[in-house]
Amino acid sequence: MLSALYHQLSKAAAALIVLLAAAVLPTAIASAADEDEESTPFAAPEVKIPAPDPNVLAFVDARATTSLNGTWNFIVDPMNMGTPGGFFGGWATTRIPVDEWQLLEYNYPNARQIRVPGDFNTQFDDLFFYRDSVWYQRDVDITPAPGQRYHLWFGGANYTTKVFLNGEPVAEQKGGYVPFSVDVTDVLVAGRNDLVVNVNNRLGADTVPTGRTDWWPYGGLTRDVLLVEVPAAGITNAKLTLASDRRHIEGEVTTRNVPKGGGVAIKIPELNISHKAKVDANGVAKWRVAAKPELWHPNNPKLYDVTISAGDESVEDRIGFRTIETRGQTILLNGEPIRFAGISTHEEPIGRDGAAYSRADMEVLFAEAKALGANFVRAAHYPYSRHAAEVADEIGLLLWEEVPIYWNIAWENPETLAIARDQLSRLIQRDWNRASVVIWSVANETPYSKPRMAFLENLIEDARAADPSRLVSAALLGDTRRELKDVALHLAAYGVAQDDVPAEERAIFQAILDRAGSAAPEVGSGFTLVIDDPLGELVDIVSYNEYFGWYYARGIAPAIGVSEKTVRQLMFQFMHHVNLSADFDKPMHISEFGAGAKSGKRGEGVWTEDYQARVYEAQTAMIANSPQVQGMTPWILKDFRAMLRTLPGIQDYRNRKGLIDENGRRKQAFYVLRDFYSGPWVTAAEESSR
Ligand code: GCB
Repeated sequence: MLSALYHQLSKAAAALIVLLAAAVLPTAIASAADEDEESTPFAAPEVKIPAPDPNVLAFVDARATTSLNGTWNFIVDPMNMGTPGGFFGGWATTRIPVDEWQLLEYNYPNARQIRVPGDFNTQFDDLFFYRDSVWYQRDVDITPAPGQRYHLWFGGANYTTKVFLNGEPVAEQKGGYVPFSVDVTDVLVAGRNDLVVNVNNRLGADTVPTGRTDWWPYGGLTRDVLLVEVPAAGITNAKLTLASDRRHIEGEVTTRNVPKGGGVAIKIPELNISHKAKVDANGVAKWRVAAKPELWHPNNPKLYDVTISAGDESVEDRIGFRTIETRGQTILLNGEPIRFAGISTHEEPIGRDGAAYSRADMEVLFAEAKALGANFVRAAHYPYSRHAAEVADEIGLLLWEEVPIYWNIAWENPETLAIARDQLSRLIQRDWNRASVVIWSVANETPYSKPRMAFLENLIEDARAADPSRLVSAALLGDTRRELKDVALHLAAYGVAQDDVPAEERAIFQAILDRAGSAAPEVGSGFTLVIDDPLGELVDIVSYNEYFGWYYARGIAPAIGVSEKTVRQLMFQFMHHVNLSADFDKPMHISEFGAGAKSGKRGEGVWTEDYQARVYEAQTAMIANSPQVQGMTPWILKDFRAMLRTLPGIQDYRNRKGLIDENGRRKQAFYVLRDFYSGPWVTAAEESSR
């Protein structure tokens, strides 16, 4: 390992070698550097950093841990030159100067301080738009117990994270939002340990997601950091599932250093279960036991205390049991029809800017979903912290969890695929015991292409292999061009019949109908929109994002030469006669619809609460009119930060489609949706099974 070599050299010798190398071999050094840094002969040496363990270390809250949350030292490094062992990074990897003679350009004792967990963008005004490299440092004081193993565990860090412990590069993770850990026992020393973490939230064409998203790419150590102590022989993870017959609980326990034939015990005292199983040659124990648990349901979020023991370790969790499946166009929870009365969210707290990171943040956010009458949340567009599913389990909310494959990504790049698979795998391994989670979603609004199909097919297969007990979906796009053309034709029928439409616009509508000849529709004749994205074949639920009442008018009005006002007014009438359907005999879910509204702005026209409420009225009518639609998650519960949303005075870098604003104030549309969710659309599904 190159860095280890550096450590063995004296500081002076190492410096001399690099200065000579810089003079003699600039191109060799440059080629080893990051692409943006290739112009400097002083680039940091290329350091090979191991990937973290692909197996998620689960049950961290049930193990002996030292929290590394709190105040860390923090250096912003826009040139990304501070790798330990590099010219600027300082030969002394700790970067805490031994005395006033030592030249160190990265000096932690005088650095500013940052709170962990928490993104850096919202902790410092000057870093609000920052998307690049930063360094975190803190001391870890510990006396390692003999025979125990110590894992550094990160709940998630965005986006590329390089971890150095006592100068040793110990782990590099690409991809934000998912947990990763590394066994650092052999690098830890008794007493003070120096933990340095580089996090870089720069995104590009090959990252997952890419640099352009409609949410804030909050960077840094956004989630909990823990030092987890475990015995050498014990449990890495375990999965408990209610079998499809709902009469057995089955699962597997993954162990470490437990020899073949070693025992595993599963105890669920409230169900009188005390089961023993044996570990196979791979360290895995599979088991199945008769059980008749009270079933978890959003109206009855029953959880059981579970204890699993193997080797020298016992872990505990609270786990709910339920089944989820589809039959034809129906969704069945515990064998009974259910409709997903949902809402989409981003992982932002109410009343504070930044990424949510605590259990309390999630409790407040999800309580607002409950207050809406929702039984379901689409946790868009990336994995949230582990607290999200834990809270959903406790309060009774079904969850859609998603990986950030968003719009177009580098479908043909194998590294991009590897990152996407890693994120999905870590998310599933972390949350497969959460009864609330019923859907793994592999993508959002990805335009059709053959490489996209191959890429997503890989992920869908992965999800099914890792967890056959849940449904797989993806938020699809329709054929927008065809849709808008068909919709325009229908709007023309409404337009000609309406006196308050200006005469010249009526003439335009008439011309459209004349051109259509016998294909010209009549007012109220109904219109069926069919989703035929071939990805629908591979998923269990055909989910669809549509923006009737919002974006569509913007496309149609200029294309046909009438005002947006006219199109929007006609659209509200037309939407009552639309039937959303799919070319596949599967349930449909409207994964998004919505409209922007500035909190408190009343009156007519876009951005008003009144307009947003009208969109919700028309949308809910449309959905009630669409028998195949069994679920919906309008966009979105709360206004959220988005660099894409610049409109001064209205957006100011927030997407305004929230039903509540950033401080939790409810807009008019909140009440429209709450009424809908207390009505027959939700209850009819449940009653149909009685
Ligand atoms: C979408 C995207 C979502 C955006 C939303 C919008 O279709 O999936 O990420 O934020 O539209 O507001 O336009």
